[in-house]
Amino acid sequence: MTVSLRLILSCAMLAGVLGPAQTAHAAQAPRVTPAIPAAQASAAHAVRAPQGAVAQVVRAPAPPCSAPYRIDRTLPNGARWQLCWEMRTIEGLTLTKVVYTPKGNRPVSVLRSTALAQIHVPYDSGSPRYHDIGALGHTAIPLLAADCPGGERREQSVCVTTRARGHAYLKSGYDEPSTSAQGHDLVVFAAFQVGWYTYLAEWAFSDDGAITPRVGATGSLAGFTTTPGHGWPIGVGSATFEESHSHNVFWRLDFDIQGKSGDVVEQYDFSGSRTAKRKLKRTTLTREAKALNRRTRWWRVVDRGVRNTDGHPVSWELNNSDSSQYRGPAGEAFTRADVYVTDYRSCERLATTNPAPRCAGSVDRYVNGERLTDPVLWVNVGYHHVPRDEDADPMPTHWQGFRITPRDVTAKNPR
Ligand SMILES: [Cu+2]
Repeated sequence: MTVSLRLILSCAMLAGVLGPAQTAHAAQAPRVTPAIPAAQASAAHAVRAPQGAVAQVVRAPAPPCSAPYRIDRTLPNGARWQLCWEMRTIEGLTLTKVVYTPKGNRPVSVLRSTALAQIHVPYDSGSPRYHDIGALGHTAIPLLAADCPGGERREQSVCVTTRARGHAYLKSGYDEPSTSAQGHDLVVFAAFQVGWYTYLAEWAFSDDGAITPRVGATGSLAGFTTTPGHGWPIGVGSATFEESHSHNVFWRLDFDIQGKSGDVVEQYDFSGSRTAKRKLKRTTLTREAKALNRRTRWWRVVDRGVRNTDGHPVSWELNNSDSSQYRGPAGEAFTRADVYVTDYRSCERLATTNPAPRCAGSVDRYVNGERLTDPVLWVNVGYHHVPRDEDADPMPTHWQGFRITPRDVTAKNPR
């Protein structure tokens, strides 16, 4: 690599972007319309928010990104998703300015941005221990048409498509005909080659307002052999034990429900195990926090200033109970929680090996007692991969992820 090329690349690394659509956090999208039905909004022109404030109805903003980086899709049930994508050098595929419009309702902005924040891969014998994300954008794989069924490829490496998701609902009636509908997802994904592994980074935007980020690991096993206590025999006989390992995937979600102001994170627990009753307990997180998964625990990001027509504040709920919950040694404190909530800082980009010198190096150290004014959620989902004979080339994709679901965005099923 020549000096000048290296300089250009390092500048790109600092800017953290390959595409042209990187935006400064200060360039906040206008606080758009409240989440109320279009008909009512046009009649009322405003809805009353709590504390006596009035959320103004304003015109929809101009598209925030140029055509190649803009995604705008109306799914068969009438739900519409609008967002921008960019291929950042550091995080790879990054989705910004995500707006959901339920059928017959006004748009609601959900996320300022979301991207992968790390894939930590510690092997069961104690080494090696990889941090696979640092320059993910450089590893994007050109996709073939067959890799993007029914969709369109953007700049060769990003697929935008629609996929069936099964029954949206099915209800049988006694006195009336039964009713049902098939649901669909807008799916945006890219593939990255990191060592022997191919990672599929995918976001599904459902026609019911849910968002499902997930990572699929495929390609090839890394080929590390070990003792029987740390691996599994693959191939003929029991001469070779392929080493087990974890894929600890971190996502960063910068929520901005109708703009960054007013977003609050709540944690919900339900006590009463081994009794007949369950009691709801709400904990509002006022300061940066680390949280652990529990089977019935969930969180939500709620904007109390934005209401649906029932008067309930609009929120998105996070469930994260599918993780294998890897907990590493003291030097890997970032593995000790499943969800981190931090106040927005532009230099806090990766969950480990963070490249910005003026910020801490890992997500556990971003949590330092700051009051939450503009919350960012970091979600850690682990998968323990014990190899098997079927993992011989090409390795079947194993998936891990989570889901965020609308809670009170609309007053009823927006079908
Ligand atoms: Cu694996």
